[in-house]
Amino acid sequence: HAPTAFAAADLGATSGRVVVGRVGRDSLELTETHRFDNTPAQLPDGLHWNALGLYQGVLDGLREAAARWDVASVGIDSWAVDYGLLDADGALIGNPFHYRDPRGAAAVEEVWRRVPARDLYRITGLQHLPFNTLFQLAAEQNLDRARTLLLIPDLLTHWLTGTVGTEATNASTTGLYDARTGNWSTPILAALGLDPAVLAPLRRPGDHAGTVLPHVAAATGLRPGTPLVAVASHDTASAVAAVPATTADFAYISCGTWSLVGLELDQPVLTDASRAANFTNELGIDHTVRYLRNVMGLWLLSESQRTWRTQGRSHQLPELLERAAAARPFAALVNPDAPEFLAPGDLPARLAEYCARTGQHLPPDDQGAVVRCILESLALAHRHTLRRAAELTGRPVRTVHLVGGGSRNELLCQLTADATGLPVIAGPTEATAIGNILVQARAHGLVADRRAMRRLVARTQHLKRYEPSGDTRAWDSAAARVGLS
Ligand code: LFR
Repeated sequence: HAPTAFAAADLGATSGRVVVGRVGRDSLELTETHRFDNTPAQLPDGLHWNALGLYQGVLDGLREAAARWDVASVGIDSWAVDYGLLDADGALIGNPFHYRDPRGAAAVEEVWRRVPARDLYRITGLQHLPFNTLFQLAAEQNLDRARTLLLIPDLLTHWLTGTVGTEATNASTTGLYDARTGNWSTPILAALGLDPAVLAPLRRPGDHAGTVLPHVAAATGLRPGTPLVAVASHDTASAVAAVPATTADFAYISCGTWSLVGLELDQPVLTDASRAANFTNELGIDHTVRYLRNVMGLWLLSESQRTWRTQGRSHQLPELLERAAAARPFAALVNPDAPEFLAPGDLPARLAEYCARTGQHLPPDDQGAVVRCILESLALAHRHTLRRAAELTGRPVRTVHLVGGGSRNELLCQLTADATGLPVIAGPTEATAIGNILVQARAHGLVADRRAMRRLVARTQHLKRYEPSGDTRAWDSAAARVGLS
């Protein structure tokens, strides 16, 4: 059998890409056909995504894909939480807001007055993040005019096919989805005064999501009638689906702009202890639960690089990592999840302020020291989160799979192995696109089930194993210094 080609459009917070995966009975080959920047824009009313630019980038990538392969289907995934609103004519109202815009945070108290945080957690199992969709909606100015709310991947699917739906793994990040029933939560919608009719019907990963519109087929060269498949449209859900685990006692870190650190479970954990630890129960493929926490992630590094670039300083990653490797260990440490690191802007300065406030010294223009501080602090947060996950679920962890762009960062992988005292298996880098592609391949009948998907990834993709150094004492005291024991 010749392999079948599937196209994945995978949109991340800093770049988007279209990847074609050719899947055979025992093979998986990937080609990135197009990569484009995703640059948010600060407008007078807030921080926005360039939704039309993303759509254009997807079309460009699909055109490249169709020029080289007979594409069997297309799937779209992106970051979670954010949405566009359509009016009665089906037109997009305004530009979607970026989750790093502060408007959600300003509405949190108001939402909690209507539905106490404890009740929200019992229903949704969702970690508290100030940008969760329900908080953004409480600050939304355009709801009166809105007929339909579509999360970012669903918005692009709508533009490609004309169909309307909400894919469930991403719905589980909105704060409006009931983790127990697997449906929109009527009580939460009622308490927040949201019209249930604006929420589109749910789709599950593997569902048919329409076929490309004629003008899309003409613009891309895709065969008329090419289907869109609802994949795990939350990028993290796709990444977890592609974790190359071959045993049950694994944890994962999906490491990119964010580090999503946790376990795969069969049932949500909705206890008060879990809420206090702010673990989330987001939905994975096959009704699995992604029991994890958001750790601030390599955003700290990419935003520092952006700052240095605007200051005309060197900002190339290999050079920065070399300096970090040579810098003094444990000189300065932060809790990467401090809320002050969330917004865009001069991050080295904010890290230095944090350090000054906590009696440490971090010169913001010592790039080696800043990057070392970021990577060691992330390793500490990885360790802390994995230990909490194991405690809260009673499940032992023997292997850590680190997937996503961060798996290329050798220093971070080694520090994570050292801090956790566990072997780290790094890769694949393109886990999200692979998860997207394999859900399509499964819908096509080419892969049997989740375990077969993971075995295929493990057999075909480049992975690298990092052994822990064995000396965790230094990490124990470092963790205590930043309250991450
Ligand atoms: C990762 C991610 C996280 C989500 C954050 C914001 O790309 O999707 O899972 O919490 O972005 O949407």
